Amino acid sequence: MAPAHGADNGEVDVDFRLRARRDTVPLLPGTPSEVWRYDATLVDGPANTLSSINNSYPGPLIRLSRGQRVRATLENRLPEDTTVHWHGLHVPPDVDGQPRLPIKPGEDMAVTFDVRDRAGLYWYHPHPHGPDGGRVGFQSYAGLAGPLVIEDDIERGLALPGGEQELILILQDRSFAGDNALRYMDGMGAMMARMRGFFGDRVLVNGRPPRTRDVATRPYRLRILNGSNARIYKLAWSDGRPVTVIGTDGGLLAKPQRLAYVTLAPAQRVDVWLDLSGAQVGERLRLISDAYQTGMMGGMGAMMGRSALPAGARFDLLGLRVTDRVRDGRPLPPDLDSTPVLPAVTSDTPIRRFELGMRMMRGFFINGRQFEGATVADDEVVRLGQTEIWEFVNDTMMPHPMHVHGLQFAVVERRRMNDRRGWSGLDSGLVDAGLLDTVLVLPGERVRIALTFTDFEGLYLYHCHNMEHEDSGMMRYYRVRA
Ligand SMILES: [Cu+2]
Repeated sequence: MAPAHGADNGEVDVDFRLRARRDTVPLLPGTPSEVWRYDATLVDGPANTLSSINNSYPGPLIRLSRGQRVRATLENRLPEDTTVHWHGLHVPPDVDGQPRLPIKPGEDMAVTFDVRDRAGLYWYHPHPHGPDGGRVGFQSYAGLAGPLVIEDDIERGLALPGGEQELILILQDRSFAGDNALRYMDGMGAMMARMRGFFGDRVLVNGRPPRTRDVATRPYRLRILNGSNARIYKLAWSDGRPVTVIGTDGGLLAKPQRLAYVTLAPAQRVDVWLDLSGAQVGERLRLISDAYQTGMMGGMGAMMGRSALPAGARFDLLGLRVTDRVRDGRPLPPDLDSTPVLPAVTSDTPIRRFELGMRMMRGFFINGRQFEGATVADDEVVRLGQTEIWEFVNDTMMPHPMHVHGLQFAVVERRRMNDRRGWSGLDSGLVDAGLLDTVLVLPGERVRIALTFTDFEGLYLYHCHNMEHEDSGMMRYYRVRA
């Protein structure tokens, strides 16, 4: 009998088994690659709950509805401890996949939770951290990550493009040896990679090299997840048309926003509307990641001499080729989801400060501390039901995508405090609207977020989602206390 966590383990609306295991899948032409991956079996629930992605390593797309009670039985068939973290979901601490509750090799764990979150694209990935450091970077890199979509009535009412017109894109960078074996941090570059985070020498979309899709003259919905360990994407259209953003990490915006490009940090998601109604058959368009400046980091990468795709490089992510004329005049809804979601902030709202710092040869710190298991300092305890402002101050030469577990928050202020250390070209693509669970804090910036701790007492994590930073200790627990 597997240990059970979460809500009463009786009747559920959805019941599935999620298995983490080794496998061999074709990623590049030629020899298949050894990966670690999730696969899943539906025990009970709607038939469209699980669907596979691209016949590659990404975990199945899990499609849930707000209000459902879900049971997932997690099976560890790997040679080491793992966990499954439901990234972005408002679930109880013991369901959150935290490192203090590892699933041992050969063992199972059942988690039960209610789907309380708004419609949106979330995701799931491992979160193990042992005495020798974290294994999030390695396990995610080996293939353990998958998308999770929540639907609700508000979103259904908007009749957004679905089916073939809904494209889910998981962006990740990888490096390969000559025999197509995945290469993570090794050799000379390992120490540098732990400081900068891992940068692969090519990008994969849904576990395969970028490709061109045939599309029709109609609107499309692109739901994009940055599942990379450390890379920041600067999403833009090849013809310079604006990017129309309809949603972020925590679901739909109140109104669409048009931006020249979108900055997507590790773990973040963006929901994009693309209207091809006016296109001609034969027309082509590419989704790209455009170039930006990374200060000293670029130099550090070049110094190591093997940066086929350095941070800030420009490359293609997806090609679109219009092959069909279709009449589908569906307009972009001017109002999306205007349900008030932002925590109420007043001049009395307490501010909690987190200084992001670096010490040579020792890595990155939050308020001078690194991960110490479930240890929580006095200034890391918050009150149930309270709204706070957390301010992240980045005094390092690297960006840090800061993730808070167990909730969605709102960005209330972003301010440049000091020197940007040579980073430029990402600012105007930051989408600070709507709800987020991960916010990019660029070098020299102070970012304030508003968050409310509701429903669940206990331990949650907050950390940098550059997975190599997180694994080397840029992570802490906080406690919600009644
Ligand atoms: Cu970081």
